[in-house]
Amino acid sequence: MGERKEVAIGMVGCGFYAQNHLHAWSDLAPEGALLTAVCDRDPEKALAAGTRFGVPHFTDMARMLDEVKIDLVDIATRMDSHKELAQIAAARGVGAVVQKPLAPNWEDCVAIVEEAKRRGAWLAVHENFRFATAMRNVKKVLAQGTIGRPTWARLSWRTGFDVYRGQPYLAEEQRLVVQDVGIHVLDLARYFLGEVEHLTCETQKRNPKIKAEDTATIMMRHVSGAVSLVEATYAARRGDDPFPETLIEIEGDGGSLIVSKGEKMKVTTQGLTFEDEIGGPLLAWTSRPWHVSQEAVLHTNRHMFERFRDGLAADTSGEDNLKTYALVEAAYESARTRQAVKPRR
Ligand code: NAD
Ligand code: 89V
Repeated sequence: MGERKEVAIGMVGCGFYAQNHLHAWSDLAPEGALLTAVCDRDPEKALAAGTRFGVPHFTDMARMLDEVKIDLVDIATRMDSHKELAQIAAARGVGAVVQKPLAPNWEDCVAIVEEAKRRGAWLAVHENFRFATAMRNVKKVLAQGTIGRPTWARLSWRTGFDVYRGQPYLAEEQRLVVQDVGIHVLDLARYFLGEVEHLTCETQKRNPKIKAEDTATIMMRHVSGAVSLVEATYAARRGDDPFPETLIEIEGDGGSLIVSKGEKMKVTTQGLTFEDEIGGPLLAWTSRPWHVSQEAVLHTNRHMFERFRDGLAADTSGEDNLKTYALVEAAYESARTRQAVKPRR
């Protein structure tokens, strides 16, 4: 048995969603991912996180890196600070996982990825929808060829859940539903159906109290020839709200796969239909309805820790995530021009 290699983790940003990152790192300690320090520019949040998880706390990331040996920083601040923080890590040769969206615009995303490459620093994006247990199970069925070659899909993220309560800044964003949650569903579309040839997008702002679009309907032609429909809205007014689940329909040349609310999957193949519940369990620190997203954080963090430890790129490396972000930019361009758009790269 080789020597177990431990990785010292520094958590940067201890706000709303970072609590899930902190609990996940705490769960991963027995595997060698050691939460070693926390940082938040808000002294009260830094103190609260440091006290709760028993590690030193800082209000400045550079100072934390100067004073504590950190191998990998997990940056869960909001996107306006990602470029500065990622570049501080890269300059020190410290690995970084950065929450989505990597940056507020394409140019800054590319700058972050290129600076990490120039410095030889490990970089990944915490894009966790594809790490959720239910999504891993969908991928398993597709990889086994159970429904043949996927040719059509609908990935639907439709909610009326009050996302603004936990994340009030969303009401002020200049670009909202495509950049905040569409980015997750577009990444799933790539994960299940491969790269995209071109897309068209219609956006709507249906809530008068917010600044940007809260509804997007995106149609994509994949390089494989498959066609997918990606939908995202915070303005659904339906009973039985599936928040934060992505509902899925995938049709192949040998069958179909449907994921409905409650992470229930129905697979039809060779004229037979099989059903199963494909989600992950509740954890000590997760609670409905966020549990779907929260358990994805645990699997994402484990993936990032293992790939960094083993000197391998993450599946959602900075380079890879540029392909998802290119779909975000293409969607906004299509909505603006009313034209089909080929994503960059
Ligand atoms: P938040 O505002 O609640 O927390 C951000 C924290 O970062 C704040 O406490 C702030 O003080 C701190 N901060 C800001 N700049 C800093 C700096 N330079 N150094 C240190 N600390 C700094 O935001 P949130 O809702 O937790 O969102 C954080 C990120 O997580 C966003 O990018 C958001 O898109 C993402 N997010 C992802 C998911 C998901 O993965 N499914 C869900 C929700 C939010
Ligand atoms: O998951 C996220 O990125 C959150 C959302 C409100 C979509 O759950 O921002």
